[in-house]
Amino acid sequence: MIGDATRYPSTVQSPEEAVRITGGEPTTPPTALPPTPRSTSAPARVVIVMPAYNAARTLERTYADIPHDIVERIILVDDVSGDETVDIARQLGLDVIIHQQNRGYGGNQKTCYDAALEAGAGIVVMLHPDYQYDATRIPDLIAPIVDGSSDLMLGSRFLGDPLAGGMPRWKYFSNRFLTGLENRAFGLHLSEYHTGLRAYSRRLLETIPYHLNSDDFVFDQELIAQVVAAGGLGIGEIAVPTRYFDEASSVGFRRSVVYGLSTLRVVARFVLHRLRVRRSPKLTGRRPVP
Ligand SMILES: Nc1nc2c(ncn2[C@@H]2O[C@H](COP(=O)(O)OP(=O)(O)OP(=O)(O)O)[C@@H](O)[C@H]2O)c(=O)[nH]1
Ligand SMILES: [Mg+2]
Repeated sequence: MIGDATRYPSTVQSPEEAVRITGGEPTTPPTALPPTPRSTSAPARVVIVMPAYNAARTLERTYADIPHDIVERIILVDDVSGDETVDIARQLGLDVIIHQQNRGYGGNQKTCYDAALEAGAGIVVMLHPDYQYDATRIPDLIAPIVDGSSDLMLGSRFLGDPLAGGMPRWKYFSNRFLTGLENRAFGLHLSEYHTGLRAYSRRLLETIPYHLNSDDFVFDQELIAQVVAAGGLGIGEIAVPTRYFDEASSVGFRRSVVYGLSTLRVVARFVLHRLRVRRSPKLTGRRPVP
């Protein structure tokens, strides 16, 4: 199931592509961001964040695959798990942050990114702790951020064969439908938007107002819409294998329907914003750079 770099290619789309909209000119010009830092003498500080909820059965396996030689810190944010997630994370020596009450997947990620930036991360990798994503791919995932050609990298299951990896057919087709729609709206050519393995440059997280986003699963889609709206941030993807298995956490049908409808709303909001029909604070706001 775990592949090598030649079997799993990568592509990076330029910032120019990131602001192109199919069927019309963008109405919001790319924001003047400082240029992406190219190679610097000091290597970027890589911090892994894991938004965790009941991940006890898979955390050790996920941790074991992380390429520890290139990672400076691993932060796990626990969203009031009912199992031994926190104990296992501490045994593994992770930095553990515990929410006082359940805040949801998006709320969890807000804490993750705040903590990573505070820890001085140059690159932040978001990895689901349910062992569905191949952490050995992290060096290839972050390479375009390290060399300055990208700010957002996605580990895509759809550059491989998701059905062979056990993805349920209804998830496969809804993922493809939403991805096609998002590509048209955002003017991109990505193979999937719904992955749990992502990497961000520091300047992206400092630029994007992610605190305004939902605390639920649609957070991930809102963040990509913000990246496109901001302009000037490179987006790319590499292939990762698909892994569905019994112990993995997997969103059920009802929550998936809510997620799908919420994603449609993100797309609609983005299009209305771009057409200047209705401005969205989520797509215009900025976090102050510390
Ligand atoms: N904070 C928080 N995290 C959650 C919650 N549900 C799941 N998670 C975490 O978020 C990650 C993703 O959730 P999954 O249920 O695996 O959903 P998914 O990976 O997007 O969907 P699949 O591709 O079907 O697995 C998991 O690794 C969980 O640890 C939740 O209610 N709150
Ligand atoms: Mg999962």
